[in-house]
Amino acid sequence: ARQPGLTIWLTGLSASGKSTIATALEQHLLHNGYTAYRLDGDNIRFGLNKDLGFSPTDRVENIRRIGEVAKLFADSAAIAITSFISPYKADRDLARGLHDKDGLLFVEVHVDVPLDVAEERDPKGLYKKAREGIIKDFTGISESAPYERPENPEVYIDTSKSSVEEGVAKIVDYLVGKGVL
Ligand code: GGZ
Repeated sequence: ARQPGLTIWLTGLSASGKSTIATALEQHLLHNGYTAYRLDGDNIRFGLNKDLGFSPTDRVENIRRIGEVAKLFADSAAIAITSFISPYKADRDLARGLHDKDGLLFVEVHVDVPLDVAEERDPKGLYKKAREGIIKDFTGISESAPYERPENPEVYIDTSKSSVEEGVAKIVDYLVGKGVL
């Protein structure tokens, strides 16, 4: 089959498991001969977006740029996988609109987890620091940093109930059902 160009947009809280699923999904796609590329904090927030922090306006600009970059990857017939909290519905919709306009598929994946489970995982100790007030504007904890849940994501995964492999399979099944894989 011809390689499709599309964007798989993961959204969810810190420590929800976005990066883990994104990495496993990328591996799966690469092993099956697709060109997939993952955009995440490590290659975006330390490069293109190193001028941006976590204020509401910086997050809007972060997601705007990521939406544009993902669209360029999709336009090149690659599979872009983005892994950012992307907490605002309007910004995710903006990214979707960029893809729609150019006839490129956009698959929103809500990587959900109950807040208390994310807080218990706390792999980097960020939730603890947010509770102590050392980190301000922390998503899900601070009044100033809400997470707006997707209303109609193409794929929904609750990582407190399913394994990484099950999460990846859900996304792959969706893409197979759409005829893109
Ligand atoms: C949320 C923060 C914050 C604040 C630093 N709020 O779990 P992590 O560490 O590895 O992933 C989080 C990442 C969030 O960056 P994004 O670019 O995905 O955010 S957004 O889409 O909202 O622009 C977290 C870390 O950065 N981090 N400070 N205040 N997450």
